[in-house]
Amino acid sequence: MERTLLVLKPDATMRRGVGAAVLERILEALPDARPLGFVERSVPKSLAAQHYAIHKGKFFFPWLIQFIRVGKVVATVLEGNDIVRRLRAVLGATFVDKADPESLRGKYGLVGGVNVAHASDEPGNAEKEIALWDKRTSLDIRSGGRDNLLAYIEKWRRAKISATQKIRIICKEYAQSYSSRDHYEEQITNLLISECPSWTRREIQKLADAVLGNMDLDK
Ligand code: RTP
Ligand code: MG
Repeated sequence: MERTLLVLKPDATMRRGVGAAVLERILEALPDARPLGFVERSVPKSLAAQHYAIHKGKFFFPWLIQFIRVGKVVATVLEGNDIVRRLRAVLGATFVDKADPESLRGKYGLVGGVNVAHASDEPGNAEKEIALWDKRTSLDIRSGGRDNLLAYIEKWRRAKISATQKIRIICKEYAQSYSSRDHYEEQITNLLISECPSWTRREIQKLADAVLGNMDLDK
């Protein structure tokens, strides 16, 4: 049976309602998928570098490592027929602006590669990623993950999701650069605060910085 690694990135875990909505939709869209293991934790630099080793040397690699370490992530494994392809279809295209608006990245992603979740890209890489995360974290793929996922969804499903469209507009303005970077970072931070219960302003500012940092890659 095929398996894949799902990792909610910090833009989904910090925006609590987004994390819950993403997991809920995935379980609905893939009802036959069997969740294995669950962990919520921060990602040390060495795990981030190993997880993204395939992208080492690319211009966006340093940003990737920064972004995944902005806040905690949630990781689980899904087992099912053709699950690698099917999970990626639910997530949508890599870049938020190119993703189908009905897909999870199209609906909740903030901009460019700030795209809510990672999913393995093919079965061989999935097995390597699963082995890595199982070894380096308390993911524990020998235990069932469904109860943990349901508890996570229940805990955060009522958290507000209100800022996505507004942040996208600010990102468009940043692309035109009418004002200083600090000005946009403050605006995005202020909007994110409503979506990020249980995080400090300083932590949320790191997410805003990563949002602008992804846009800086194109400048
Ligand atoms: P993922 O690995 O996160 O599931 O995403 P993916 O397969 O759809 O895309 P991939 O090519 O593996 O890229 C990994 C992540 O790198 C970021 N990225 N940003 N030019 C850019 O701004 C850029 N290119 C890649 C995205 O966060 C992407 O998900
Ligand atoms: Mg990938």
